[in-house]
Amino acid sequence: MSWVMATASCKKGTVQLVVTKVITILLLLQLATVVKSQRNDDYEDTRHLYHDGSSLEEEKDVCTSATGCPESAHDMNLFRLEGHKEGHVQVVELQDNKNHIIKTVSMKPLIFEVEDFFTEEECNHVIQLAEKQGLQSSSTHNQEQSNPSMRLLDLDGDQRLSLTEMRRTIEDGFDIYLVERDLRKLYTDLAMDGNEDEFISREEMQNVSPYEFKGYLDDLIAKEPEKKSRFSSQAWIYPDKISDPLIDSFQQRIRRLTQLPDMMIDSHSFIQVVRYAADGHYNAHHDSGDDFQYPCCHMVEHKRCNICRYATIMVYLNDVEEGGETAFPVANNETYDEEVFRDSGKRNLNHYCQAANLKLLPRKGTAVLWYNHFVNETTGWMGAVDKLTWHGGCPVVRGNKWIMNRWIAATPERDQDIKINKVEV
Ligand SMILES: [Ca+2]
Ligand SMILES: [Ca+2]
Repeated sequence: MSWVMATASCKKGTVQLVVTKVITILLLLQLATVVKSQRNDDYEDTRHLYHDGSSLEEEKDVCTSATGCPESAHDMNLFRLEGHKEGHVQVVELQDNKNHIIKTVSMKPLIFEVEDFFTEEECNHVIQLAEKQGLQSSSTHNQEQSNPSMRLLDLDGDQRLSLTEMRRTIEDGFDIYLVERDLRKLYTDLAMDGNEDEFISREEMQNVSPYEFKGYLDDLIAKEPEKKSRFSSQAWIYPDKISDPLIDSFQQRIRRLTQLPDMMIDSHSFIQVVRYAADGHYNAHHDSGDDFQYPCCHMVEHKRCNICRYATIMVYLNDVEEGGETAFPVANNETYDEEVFRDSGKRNLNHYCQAANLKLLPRKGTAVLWYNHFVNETTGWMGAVDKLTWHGGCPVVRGNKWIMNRWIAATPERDQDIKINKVEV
């Protein structure tokens, strides 16, 4: 590399120091030309929560479809509720003798709201269950954090980092979301930008050690935790491990709402309850991935895996005094381009929530359903991720926000899902 060669030609007295510095920096920074950003979708690392379904009893009744059941589970297709058009309303009996109104709030991506999915008492009950479990600070799975080296995202290959490139480098490497004024302060505090042109050249990177750089970011997060992609606390509830009539009823309501096979509702059925306090938020992310070169995480105990969640059901457990909307920044964005979206900085909902194309108000008891994946037309089973489902939580301005999340796990292969769930066919 020319940088190494140029540095190595320094006078003898400084060679050892320089070489040490070079090696250290190279460990942290792989400066080789253009590096494409790795997909890093702020997945909650819930792999440890999935199990292989082996404890489940064999399930014979796999079909709850109102439109008729196939003769064999192998003939099933993944059901997707019809949205018709924005504002469309359908009435479904999700509980015996109780009708619910399901409203289509978006077609791209397909999102439904169900008012009064939970009563006030039921919301309070779930919060109490979570408090009994104990809430812990949320963290997100970040592939880069397990890698000791950090990659500089010199996206245009001009051998220097623009403000946008530095911002994205820190986002992908540290899960920390800065705006330009934060970056300028970082440059000043660490005396990085010698010529003050707001670009960091290779030579200027030598002015700071990677340990200093990381230490600075660690200190920043200790003081301003809202600069992380997620700032909240959470608890987990396992329907198959507790005896609770409401949780049982919740499972039934999901069956009727989604009309998905029982095997998909009953397995991997843990519930996440999240509390966001003031400034609490969650940056835009996808709940699922479709990098199917890796197996789905709920199928394997393997580090490299793909979180596969066909659908998400989220329930608001309280009214928020101010803020805390659920944002879908690229809803209805016909010309959506992932790189453009990432470059725009609008994943950072702590700062850019109001720029989101769609925002849902948190209302106590309302459920929101969306499909993270399309249905593959050839297989009838789980297909590609619907990229327009980028979503997150806007900062809570006043009060607290409580939600519960439930994901429906699936894989791209119907027979694999049937096998792991030990369905009798
Ligand atoms: Ca560059
Ligand atoms: Ca500079």
